[in-house]
Order: sequence, then structure tokens, then C-alpha cells
Amino acid sequence: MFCNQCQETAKNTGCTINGVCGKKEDTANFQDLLIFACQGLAFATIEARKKGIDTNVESKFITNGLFITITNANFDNAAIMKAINDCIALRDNLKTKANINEKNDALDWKGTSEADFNEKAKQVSTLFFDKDEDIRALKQYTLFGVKGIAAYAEHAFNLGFEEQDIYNFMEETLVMIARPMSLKDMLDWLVKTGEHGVKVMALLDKANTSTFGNPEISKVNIGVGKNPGILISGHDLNDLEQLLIQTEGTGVDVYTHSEMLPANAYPHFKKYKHLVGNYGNAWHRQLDEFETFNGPVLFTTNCLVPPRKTTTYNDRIFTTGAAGMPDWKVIDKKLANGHKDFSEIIELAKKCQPPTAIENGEITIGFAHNQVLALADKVLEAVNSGAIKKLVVMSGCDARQKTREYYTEFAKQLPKDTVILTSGCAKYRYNKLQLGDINGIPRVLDAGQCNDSYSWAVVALKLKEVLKLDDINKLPIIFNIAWYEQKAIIVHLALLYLGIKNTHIGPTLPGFLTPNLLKIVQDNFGVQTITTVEEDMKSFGLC
Ligand code: FS2
Ligand code: SF4
Repeated sequence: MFCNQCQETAKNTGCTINGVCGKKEDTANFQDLLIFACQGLAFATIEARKKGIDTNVESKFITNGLFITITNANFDNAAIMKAINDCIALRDNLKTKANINEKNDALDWKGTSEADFNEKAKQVSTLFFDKDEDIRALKQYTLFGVKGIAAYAEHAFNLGFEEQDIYNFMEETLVMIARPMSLKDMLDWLVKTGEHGVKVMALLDKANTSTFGNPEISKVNIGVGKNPGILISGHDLNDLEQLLIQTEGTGVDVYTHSEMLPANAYPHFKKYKHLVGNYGNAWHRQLDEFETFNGPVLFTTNCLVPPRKTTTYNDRIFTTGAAGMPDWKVIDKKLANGHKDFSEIIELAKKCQPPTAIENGEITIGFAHNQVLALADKVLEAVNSGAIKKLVVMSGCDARQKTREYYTEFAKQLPKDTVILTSGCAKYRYNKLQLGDINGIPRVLDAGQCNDSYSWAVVALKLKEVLKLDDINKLPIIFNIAWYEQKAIIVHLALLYLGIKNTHIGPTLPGFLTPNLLKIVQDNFGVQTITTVEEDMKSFGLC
């Protein structure tokens, strides 16, 4: 096993025995094999399209295959092995249909037993991507970015929004990894990855806002009611909608969890009165929070935490889509109308106690680009008058390490004339602090999920235009981003593509970057990592 795709990777170099995330060696190996199988299918799709064959089913399959391998998405060997077998079947079908005679390992390999899978998996780790360590690291970097693209593309296609160019890029990247590449070509590919990151976030934004309306300023209850509840986690708004439809009138309330919190700001979801609020915090606190929730939990995507031996909730956790955990039930049955059948979860909820309160009160959310631009005059006035000196983007992920207390402290110590722009689960480190407002503008503006970091790019580009600046880096915006998994990697690559320089990312820089690459990203993009709150306040010019 070798996995170095997330911020918590062991010793910041790579997990080699068990994942810090709880991923076991065999699961990590099967995930590598799934990527390898997707490479074969990607090769076949590209060839088939040249012959005019529609490959939409295969492209969606590859997208889901990549998503399965994201940090904390799927720990279920049986599900991953099934995905590998299905991938090979799709590949072979396409080879016949498109009459592809070319030979290569990913296009030809097939295993018949678990032993075959185990054997092959050991030969296809990312460590074998290239002999040259810089090229290998850049191939890992692009693959991890493409995994982030896949996650966002899947949410978009679940709502009926697709772009062929995004599928093409993901598939070309998978094929590229197997080819010899120069350093220059790899650096160009990395920039293209960022470009497609912008494209996919724009696509998902379009999918979400045209289906559910533009998020608006909303107060969200963080306490509990008296009815039994279902907690929905992950990022998929389409799953949320289907759950809300099926729970309506059943006496079961629905609560959002972690990255599902932003759903409460979409006008469309407000018509469901039984969507009563948000329960809990960022993903890594689920081990305790699921105990006190008392009712069923539905994971639509990552982040799953393997349960402890003493966990009592295993029989009430369900997964769907790319998510999976051995022993947790998977919802894949469909109703006649094509929606997922959540009746088992709803029936179980009716028999459960209502959630136990762990917090009370409300938090304010809903500051995606449309809402912020509606306040643009007010924001500009505050910027021009000096009431707002700096906008501080603190988007990204939260995770377990104690060093992440930095972000709470940083938020607390920011001067009162700064506003935090956030998105992703990173916000849980400071979104319940009482940081006040500036002329009625809250000091924490939450745009939504990690993909809604796109909102801050839209806002920055708009401000640049209105303020007639020739360079986005002249805006009074600083970036202090927290990363954890591959969706944050694509967000960061998208910012680099947009020309945003001097971003701080933390709590550590990616372990997959070699010293040589670190120097390249530092020299070209001014990327730095965090130090101490005091030092960083100084280096950002905040004190
Ligand atoms: Fe947080 Fe986990 Fe959002 Fe990441 S809930 S780290 O998936 O993409 O973000
Ligand atoms: Fe390690 Fe992160 Fe990979 Fe899990 S996802 S095995 S913690 S690098």
C-alpha cells in the first residue's frame, strides 16, 4: 500500500501500512486497481469516440470510479471489487464495439480471482507512475486534482448537467499518466487541470442554482426538535431533494450534517418544513455526534469515518452513490419514478428516539456569489471607506489534527476590520464564534460547500472589474486555505489557474510535492504554508 493523496498522510510522506484515515492495505490496493481499470476504460472511450460511438455511460462510470477512490469516500472492498469488474466489462464491450485492436496493459488486463486482484494491485500503485520523482509527483498531483473534478462532475450529472470537455479531460489525464512526459508538459497539464477545475465548479454551480435557486441569506437552526430525525451528510443535493420528498408528511424530520449545511440556504429546499436544521459539525466529529443523533444517517458522499469497536450506530448508517463502508447498508434500490428508495431509512427513523441536543441557536449562511454580488454596493462602500480593510478567504476542509486549532485562533485574532470568506467544512473551526459584523455585513460569509469556493473566484473577478484593477492580486483579498482531500486540491489548482498568487495552504503543504516541485510552485505562484497565527498576521500585513 502506498497512499499520499491527503493532508493527513503518514509523516507527510505516505501511508504504507494502514491509512491514517482508517483505510486498510487491501482497500488502498483495490482503489489503485480501480484507477488502473479506469485507465483502460478511458483509453477505450477516447478511441470509441473517434469512431463516433457514444460513451456517456462509460464516462459517467469513470467519474464515479474516480470518486470512489477519494479520501474517506469508500472503505468497502466488495463494492470496489465490483466496480473493477464492471469497469473491465465496460472496457471489453467498448473494445469490441469500436474494434480497438491496440494492446496495452490497462486495456488488456483482467483478473478472475481476488488473488489476481491483489497481485495486480501491487503493481499499479501511484509509485509506479514514473521513475522520475518529479514527474511521478506531478502525475499524482494531476490525478488527485482530477479526482476532485470527478466528484463535482458527478454531482452535476446527477442533476442532469454535463460537459463533454470535462469527461474528455479526465479520461485524457488517466491515459496520459501511463505515457512518458516531460517536466514542462506535466506543468502545463497541471495548469490545464486547474482550468478544468474552474469549468467543473462553474458547471456544478449552474446545476445547483438552476435546480434549487440561488442561495440566500438564511438563519439555520442548530438545535433539535421533538420528532425523530434523519441526518443527511455528504454533498449531493439531488439525494437530499429525494429524501425530503419521501419524508414529507411522515413525521420524520431531516437534519443536514457537515457539508450538507449549505442546502438550508437554497430557496427550493425552504418549502420542506421538515428540513429543520443542521446537526453537528465537521465530518471528523461524527463518531460522537452520530451516537447522540439517535436516528439514521445517510451518507451521500465522503467524509466517512470507520466506526470504533464501541460504536453503537452501525445498524442505522446508510450510504449511497460513491460512498461505502463494510457493514453499513447501501441504498441502490429505485422507486418507479427513478428516485432512490429511502423507505427503509424512513421506517427505521420512525422507531428511533429524537436527536439529543448538543447545541442550540442559529448560524447564518447563504453568501454564495449571487447573494454577495447583491450586496456588492454595501461591500464596496465598506472597502472604499476603509471599514473593511481585507477580505480573508479561509475556504477548504477541516480534519482531525490538533494543528487545525490554528484556524480558530486565526479567525479570532483577525482585526475587526476584516471579513472571512469561507466555504467547505473548514468553516466549522470558526462559524460558531461570535465575530460580529461590519456595517451589517457579517464577519463570516459562508458561500457553501467546498465547490462553492467558485463563488469567491466570481466575487474576486467582479471586484477586479468594478475597481478597474489590472491584476487580481491587487485586490484587498488574501487566501489562507485549509486543505484535506482531493476536492480541496482541485479548488487550489483552480485558484492558481485564475492567477491568484501568494496563497497560504495548510496546515501542511502536500506530502506528494518533491523539494524541486515545492520550489517551482513557490517561485511561480508564491504558495506558502502557515506558520504561527502571529507570524502569519504579520506576513499578510494584518498587524
Ligand atoms: Fe469536508 Fe470531506 Fe467538502 Fe471534503 S466533508 S473534507 O469531503 O469536500 O470538504
Ligand atoms: Fe493516508 Fe490520506 Fe491515503 Fe488515507 S487518504 S491512506 S490518510 S494518504
